[in-house]
Amino acid sequence: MASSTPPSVCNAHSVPVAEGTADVLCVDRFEVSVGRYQECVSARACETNDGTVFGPEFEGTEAFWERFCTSRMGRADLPLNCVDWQAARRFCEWAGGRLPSMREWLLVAGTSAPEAGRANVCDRSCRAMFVSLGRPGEYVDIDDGFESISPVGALDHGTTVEVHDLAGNLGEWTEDAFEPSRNDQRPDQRTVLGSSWETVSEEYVSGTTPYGHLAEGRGESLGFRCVYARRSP
Ligand SMILES: [Ca+2]
Ligand SMILES: [Ca+2]
Repeated sequence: MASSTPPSVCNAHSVPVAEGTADVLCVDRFEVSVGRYQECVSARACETNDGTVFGPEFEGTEAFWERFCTSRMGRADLPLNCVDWQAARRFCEWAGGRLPSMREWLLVAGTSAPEAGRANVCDRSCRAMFVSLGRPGEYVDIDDGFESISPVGALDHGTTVEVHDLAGNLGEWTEDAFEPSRNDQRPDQRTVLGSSWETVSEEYVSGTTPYGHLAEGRGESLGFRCVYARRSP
């Protein structure tokens, strides 16, 4: 018997966030992990992640920051960082989806705002870790349990939230261009949302303030997740 409900476009990694509306949208529960990305590499659809950072902000300090590139750490359950926008896009395409738009990301975040201490930001242990590396800095005066990047889904969000670490852990690429001013000479910048394990200001913990990042840049605080969408008939 025919059903009027469109078949779900969710896969095993994702959950629905807007079913019942004109668009059916599913979103990855977790930031894309090293292990999941490796499946795409094994399928020869993604390039190997070499665990390097790139961008003007790293000039001369690459070696320091690359210690935090998760593909170097030998753990499949860490979220992939040090990944540029095109590589993130390619993965999502291979997975049958795409990067979220800014609007979609914020739609999901609206239903899963973190409680205090439930997002992995630069907490006391993070500060202590940076002190031990000779780089003391600002921090958020809480304990979240992780001095740097946490495995996907590691924070206890309680039972009502199905989408983890939108805020915190890694900032996340979106599909959208970031254009605060019109200037064709500017390099391609894409909009990033989400705070990260390095966020030091409570003001930014929710991660809903967009910022621009060089599309070809790769950073230790930046990863991604995918959405899967199809317009209903
Ligand atoms: Ca932390
Ligand atoms: Ca995140």
